[in-house]
Amino acid sequence: MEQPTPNSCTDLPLFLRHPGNPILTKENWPYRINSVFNAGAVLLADGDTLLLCRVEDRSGLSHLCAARSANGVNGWRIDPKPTLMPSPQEFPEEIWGIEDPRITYVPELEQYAVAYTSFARGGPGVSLALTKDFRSFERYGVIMSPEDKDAAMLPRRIGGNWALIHRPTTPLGAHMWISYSPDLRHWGSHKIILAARRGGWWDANKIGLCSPPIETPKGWLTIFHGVRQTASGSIYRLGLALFDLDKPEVCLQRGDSWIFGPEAPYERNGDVKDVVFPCGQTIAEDGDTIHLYYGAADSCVAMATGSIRCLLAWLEANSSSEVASSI
Ligand code: BMA
Repeated sequence: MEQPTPNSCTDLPLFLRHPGNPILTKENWPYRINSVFNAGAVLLADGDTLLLCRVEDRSGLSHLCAARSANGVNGWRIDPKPTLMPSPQEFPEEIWGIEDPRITYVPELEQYAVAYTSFARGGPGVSLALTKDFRSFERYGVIMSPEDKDAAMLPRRIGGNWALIHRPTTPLGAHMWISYSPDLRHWGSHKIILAARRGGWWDANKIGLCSPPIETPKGWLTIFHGVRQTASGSIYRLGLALFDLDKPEVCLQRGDSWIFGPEAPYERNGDVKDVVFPCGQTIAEDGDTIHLYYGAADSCVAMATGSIRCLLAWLEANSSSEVASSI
C-alpha cells in the first residue's frame, strides 16, 4: 500500500484507502439488512474500535448497530440485534428512522455523546443521546428542529457552554453553524461558521460536518463534505477547515480544493453513487495517525488513513484567502 512520506505532506492524496476496503458490508451482518454505511467511530478504553453504524433494513428505514474490533479493520464483533432502534412512540421525530451518528467522548460527563439524524414528517432533525457503554442510552430527543443534520458535539465546554456544530437548511442555503447550551437541552447563540460557496465550486450550495472536529494545538481540524450537483446526480467529496480553539465560530483556514472524493468502485457504485461520507475517526497511539471511517455509496463502510500533521501542513499551504464564513 502506498504510504505517506514526510515530503509528500502537502501533496494529495492526504488519505490512503485501506487495501481491505470495504471493511464492513451487509454480508457481514448477523441479521438481514439492505446496507450498512455512515458509521460514528470511537476508540474504547479497552483498546477496541467501536463503530456505531447506520444500518438500513429492508423496510428502507435506518437504525444504529455497534460493531467492535481489536484492530479497527477486521475481526468485527457485531451486535446480534440492532443497538439503537427508532423509538417513535416516545420520540415521534424518529418515526422514519435514525441515521448518521457522530460520537464525541465528553470527559466531564464521563459519557459518549451521540448526535444523530432523526427523520420524520417534518424532515430530518438533530437528536442527542448519551451513553457509557453503547448498550443503554439516555435520549435527549430533538435538540435542533428540522431541517437540520450533520451534527457533532465538541468534547468540552467553550466559555462555560457546550457546543454543537450542525447543518440547518434555510432559504439561504445549507451551511455549517455552531450553537451553544448550558445543559445540552436548551440551545442558542447560533452562529454560522462555514458557508457553502456558490457557482461552480465543488462545495457550492451544500456543505456539512463529517466526523467530529479534532482538537490540535493550531485549532479544531475539521473535515466537511461538499455536494456538487451534476446532470447525473450529486458528488459528495471532502474538504478541510480549521477553527479557533477558544472561539470555534471563527474559521482560520479553509482549503480550496477537495482532499478526498469517490474514486474506488465501492465509492462510485451502490445505492447512491459517488458518495464518501465519514461520520467518525479514531486517532492512533502516536497521536497523529487518523483512521477515517466513511460510508461509501450509501452501501458499505470503508476506512482511509491520514496524518494530522500532514492535514495541517496541507491546509497551511492551500488555504483560501477568503474563508467564506459569511453568506
Ligand atoms: C446525505 C445524508 C447521508 C447520505 C448522503 C448521500 O444527505 O442523507 O446519510 O449518505 O446524503 O445519500
